[in-house]
Amino acid sequence: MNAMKVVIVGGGTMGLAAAWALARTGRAVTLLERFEHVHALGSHGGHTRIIRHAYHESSDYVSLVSRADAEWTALGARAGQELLVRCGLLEFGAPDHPDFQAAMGALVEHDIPHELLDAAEAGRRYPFVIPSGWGACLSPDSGYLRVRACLDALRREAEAAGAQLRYGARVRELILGTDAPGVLLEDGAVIRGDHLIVAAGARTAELFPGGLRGPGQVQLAVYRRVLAWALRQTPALRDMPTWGAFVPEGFFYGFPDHGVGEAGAKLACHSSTDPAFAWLYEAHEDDADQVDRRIHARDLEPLRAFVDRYLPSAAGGFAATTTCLYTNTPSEDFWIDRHPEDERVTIASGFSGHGFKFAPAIGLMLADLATRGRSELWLERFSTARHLARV
Ligand code: PYC
Repeated sequence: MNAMKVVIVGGGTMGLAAAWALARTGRAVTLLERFEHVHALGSHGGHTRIIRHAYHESSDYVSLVSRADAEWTALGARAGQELLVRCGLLEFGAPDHPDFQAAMGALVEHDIPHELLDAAEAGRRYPFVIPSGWGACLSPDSGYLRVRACLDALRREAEAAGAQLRYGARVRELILGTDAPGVLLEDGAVIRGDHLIVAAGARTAELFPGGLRGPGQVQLAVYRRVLAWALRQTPALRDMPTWGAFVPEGFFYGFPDHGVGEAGAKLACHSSTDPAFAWLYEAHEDDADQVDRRIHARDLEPLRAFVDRYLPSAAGGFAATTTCLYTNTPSEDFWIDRHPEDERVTIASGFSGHGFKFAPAIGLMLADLATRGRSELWLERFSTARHLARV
């Protein structure tokens, strides 16, 4: 019997993880990526990504992150490399901040190892200035993922299991409603499979005739985010944990200066409700290729303000900066479901800037959805219906 053939559109983090999971179960996989393996034009900007276990977004995500942690750890052991660096995660915020409260609640609910610190103790141990009365918490098993090493390891195993990974292959449009779903490539070639997975990140909407933003369709918004590496290099910035700060200006996060990819401690603003930073939500969904990749003074304002107030050891300018793209759903929950008009097509998009850590679990979920139509890893909050109900 011929193996089920799955065509994957998009070879970024999630497409690659799906290829990895499917090829390892004997499916014939063709992955089509318009750029190269690991590039700076998608969602996995920078060289490190947080892995945190006490999910403030919703406690539903905690079992998914645990599964991803187990898969990253096993993949690293097979690769003979440390993919997940458990340098700990420090989170801090005002005790009445709802996201900080949610993270602290998830730690207790899921029995995740942690140590509560008051602001003064956190300030003694780490280079943060945390306002008196705020809380802090160290989760020693969290930390960061080494992006390049993670993606290389997924690729090696996918290819060893027979996945055909085609780079520089740009899909012009999806072909639906025919005997076998397929894609039309820019060079005119047509590739069909038994199932299509669309994991095209910021370029998802443009692949659907008529787009995905009309009435009754899930609204995806593409946002530009800027990452920066502090110019100053000090032992305190090297020895600190990965961190997440729930401050009145927004949710900021960063990494110790371990010299992964670039020298310097990396930091960024993930989200903000501060009207002064409303421009963080200027959407670019009409053409992800037109997003401005230059860095302007305005981009660094939230980061400068953050370091001046909360992380003064990192003040004094940035050695490097870059951009990445977020593809957000309105709720910032992932969108993973069958295409509304063709159940032989699975959409995996809307990772809303917090998906990387989950990649192997998402890959396994997508493999289940493509081959069995259901997955024990899938959450109702990822469904098209749930996203439409929110709009
Ligand atoms: O998961 O905390 C996170 C995160 C922040 C920015 C990107 N991912």
